[in-house]
Amino acid sequence: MEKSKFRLLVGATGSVAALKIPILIDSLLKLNDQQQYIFEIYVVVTEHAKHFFETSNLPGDVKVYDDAEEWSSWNKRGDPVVHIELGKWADMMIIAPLDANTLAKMAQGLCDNLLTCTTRAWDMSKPLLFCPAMNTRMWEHPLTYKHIQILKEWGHEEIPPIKKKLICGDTGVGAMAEVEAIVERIKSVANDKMLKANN
Ligand code: PCO
Repeated sequence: MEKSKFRLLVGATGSVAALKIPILIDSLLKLNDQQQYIFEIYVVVTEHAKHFFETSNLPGDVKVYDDAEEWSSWNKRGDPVVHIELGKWADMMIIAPLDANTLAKMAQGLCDNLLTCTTRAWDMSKPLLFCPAMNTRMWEHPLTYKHIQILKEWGHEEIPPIKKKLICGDTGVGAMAEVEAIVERIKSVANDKMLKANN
């Protein structure tokens, strides 16, 4: 029997932690052999996220959407609006990493690229998880806490950053949660959803 699919939209923004995207995707796809269902993965990137990893090196069945894709897909009435289609397609979204800029934009309702248009049009009945990653100085700014609270009030779930030596040499809180921890959380939310869907 063909396994059912869980459609996961992975968002990546312009924090250096975006360099972990290939390993995150790889770890998720490895689970497909071990579980009752399979993850189908699409990735939505901001322009700055693309600076940190090679989108063309991701497995072929992982579709990558960027701002150019949104604009080239729409020419006339009736053409798909990518940020709406992605939201309808997904069973869940994980934004890893979520940088300070996109966090602030989300909290204030700004939508000036494919990723923030997708989150602005998000169906709040579907899970959206986010993994903040930024320098400690940004993390400790009072706005960060406020913005995260706003997202949580909507029902989005934070996978909090951890303390470690950051890429710039500073040590402090702001590093993206470990990939294993992110995968575990995704798995648990997906399992719950799949269980509910089958009962
Ligand atoms: C740079 N910002 C950061 C924040 C995010 N950093 C991290 C980790 C990675 C390596 O383990 C890059 C994943 O340091 O999440 O470094 C500001 S100066």
